Amino acid sequence: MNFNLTEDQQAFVDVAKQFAEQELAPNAAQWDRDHHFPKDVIQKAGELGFCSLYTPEDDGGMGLSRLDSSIIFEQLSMGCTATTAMLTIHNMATWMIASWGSADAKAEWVEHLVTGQKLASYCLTEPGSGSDAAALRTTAKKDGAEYVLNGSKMFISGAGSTEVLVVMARTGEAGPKGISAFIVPADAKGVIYGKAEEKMGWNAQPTRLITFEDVRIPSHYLLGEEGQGFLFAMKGLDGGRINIATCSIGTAQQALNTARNYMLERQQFGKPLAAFQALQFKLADMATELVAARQLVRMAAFKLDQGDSEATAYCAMAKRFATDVGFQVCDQALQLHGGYGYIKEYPLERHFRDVRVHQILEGTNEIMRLIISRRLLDE
Ligand code: FAD
Ligand code: 2MC
Repeated sequence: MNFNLTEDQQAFVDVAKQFAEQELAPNAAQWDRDHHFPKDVIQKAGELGFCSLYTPEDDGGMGLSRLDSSIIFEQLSMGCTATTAMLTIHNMATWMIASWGSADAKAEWVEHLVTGQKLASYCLTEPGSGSDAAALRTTAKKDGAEYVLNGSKMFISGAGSTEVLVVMARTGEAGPKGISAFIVPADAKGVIYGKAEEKMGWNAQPTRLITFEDVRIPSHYLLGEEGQGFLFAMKGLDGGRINIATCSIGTAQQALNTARNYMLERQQFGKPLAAFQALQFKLADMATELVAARQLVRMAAFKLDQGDSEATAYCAMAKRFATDVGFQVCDQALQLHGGYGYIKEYPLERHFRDVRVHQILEGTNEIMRLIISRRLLDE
């Protein structure tokens, strides 16, 4: 077993690091302050392949493994957490369309999605169904060669600024088996967007309610077959959870690096903070937990790449552990900055606000425990 990065992986790191340092990090604070969604920068990321990292090469994507993708997303999230997180959601939705879209639908959408010229949102959550996703109530009724969608989707990342929506809707019975997945053009007649939610973090991308009022889409926009939508949604989220966990790791690494430098510079009681053993030990624990979280994320990504039957449970473990560790490390890095950590001139409070939501979305960490414990107890 070799835990070192391969030459290719190191090359991916170099490209992603350079992009993060040049295009993301210098602007992240401004985007957060202005609530600006940097679509042009995401499109630039697309030119480097970052919009389709694990979409197959046959579909115009990079065809990388989930492990390689995680290594790249980690570097990007060190530059801007919120922008990278949106990029990961776009990657997930693009992969779903490439994997299960009809030939006609793929011909229409995929080439624009892999380059990032068009962006995609993932629409599962509803006002009445968050954790209990299989209880969703948005309907899609077949009408000749079309489906007609009615209902609403809550907290949709990118909504109002993306071109494509991957929508899970009910075509049949109650429960997971009655759910199908669809491509919905974001500007279709009857798609109505709510106000941009005012959030604690993730301000560099909009989050909106979407309402569907008699939205008509051609029937070839169905992904796979009727009744497969919940399975597709969950398969998308296995990878999505690795990606979100990765965004926590990258952000926490950035916060740790900043705290380390600050400890060497800041003097109190006639010494640098780095001279106090209590703080040295705190830094040591932060680094140790972060390494453990990173290794678990990469192991889960590897299992997903291998098609391992335990992959879903490992993705849930990685998401739960890495987003908890990521939040704690950002909190401790803020604490190490004293009052300056609480001031917006420093990046610590933004890191803290941005990673907090990773414990909630793409399945709350309670739901991750549910998935893991079910797997343990079912055996
Ligand atoms: P609820 O399900 O109501 O849960 C409330 C609390 O109860 C939580 O702590 C939960 O863990 C706990 N709980 C619920 N059931 C159980 C149980 N069985 N056992 C133990 N505890 C339980 N969704 C999308 O589809 N697409 C997106 O792009 C998207 N982006 C988002 C962006 C942001 C900024 C936010 C905040 C959310 C986003 N979401 C998105 C929605 C997100 O996935 C949900 O908020 C999340 O899944 C939780 O659902 P809920 O908010 O309805 O909470
Ligand atoms: N891979 C493959 N199949 C899966 C699967 C997975 N990861 N997860 C579930 N399934 C299958 C499962 O095997 C079952 O099939 P079958 O009946 O043939 O055995 C079917 O799907 C139904 O699964 P469950 O019986 O486990 O369904 P249940 O309703 O009990 O619970 C739960 C599912 C709680 C795991 C799911 O609802 C869930 O993940 N909830 C959290 C919702 C969530 O993550 N939302 C995120 C929204 S996106 C977001 O936040 C963004 C920022 C983009």
